[in-house]
Amino acid sequence: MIRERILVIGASGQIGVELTLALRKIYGNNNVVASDLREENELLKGTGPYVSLDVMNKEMLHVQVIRQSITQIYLLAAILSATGEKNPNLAWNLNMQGLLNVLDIAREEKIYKVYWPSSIAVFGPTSPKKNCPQQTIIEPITVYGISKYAGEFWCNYYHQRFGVDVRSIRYPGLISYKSAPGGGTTDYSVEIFHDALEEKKYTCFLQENTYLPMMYMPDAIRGTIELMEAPASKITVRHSYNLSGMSFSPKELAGEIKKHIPEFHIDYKPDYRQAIADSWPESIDDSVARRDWGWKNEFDLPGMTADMLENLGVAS
Ligand code: NAD
Ligand code: AKB
Repeated sequence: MIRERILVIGASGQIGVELTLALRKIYGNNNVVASDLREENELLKGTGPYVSLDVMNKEMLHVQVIRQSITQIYLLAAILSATGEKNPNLAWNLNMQGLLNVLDIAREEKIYKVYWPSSIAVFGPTSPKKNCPQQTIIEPITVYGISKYAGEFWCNYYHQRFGVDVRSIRYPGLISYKSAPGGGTTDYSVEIFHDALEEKKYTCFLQENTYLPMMYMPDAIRGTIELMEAPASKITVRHSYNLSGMSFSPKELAGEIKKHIPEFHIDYKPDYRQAIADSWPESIDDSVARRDWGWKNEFDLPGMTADMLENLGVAS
């Protein structure tokens, strides 16, 4: 049996912190090496090894993979949709070159498994709005979406051509209380909780009826690990799996928060992120992931809202 040694790249980010902690529970603290360009996240400190690493520096990455006897890589370093529109070149370079560096090293060093997330941002205005299927018209209009779609093809290519066992999920917008989101269009769904608790009001950068696919972080972490632990024979999609959790608008989320904080008030001041949100589907069809490896979400809007508020410190 292989003794797993896992490298998480981008471990100080919104997903990285929780995924690293979850992987450490399964594989043992010392077998999961957290790495990031920025400093180690407070929640990771003292829970296992941390190395400072720039995924763009292929040589440094290669040295770490060999030195740490890495068998699996989770690549989470990326620039997300909203930040990407402010600096398209930077987003394209990091999102593409970071992935190619990891895939090349995985091929050379016979890394056992690679995880790389895609996003519902691959879909564009010509994709179906409701229950957007696994395979459909895909014409993204953001640099982030273009980089994710291209990345999906690279993952499939390295699997078909070189046998790299790379697996991927198109995450919806993720909602979490442990670590802050990093520059996405769906970030309002986390900010709103903090402002509701601290200010009892929130100004949303999306319009009230903007429905988007969303997921609570515990579902996303569980789904990621379930995909990575599924037998290779079950994986029929080597581009990236659609995954669905819930779909709601800012108005609906505010209404749910008001059930716990009646004085909470929301207003709306849409900015450049509205156009990004308008180009994405409202909901996702994830029947292929359900069929292939048994995916099933647990949290809905009321369940997620109650859990967020409880964990952020409000008795409901
Ligand atoms: P994040 O921005 O919170 O975290 C990314 C981390 O990568 C940061 O800690 C950052 O310091 C690090 N990083 C940036 N450049 C780096 C470099 N050159 N070398 C090493 N580390 C570097 O992002 P996240 O929300 O945790 O997203 C992780 C992945 O999941 C990304 O690929 C993102 O596209 C994808 N995703 C996220 C969501 C979401 O809602 N959070 C939804 C869909 C897909
Ligand atoms: C973003 O809004 O950019 C991310 C995503 C859906 O990929 N949360």
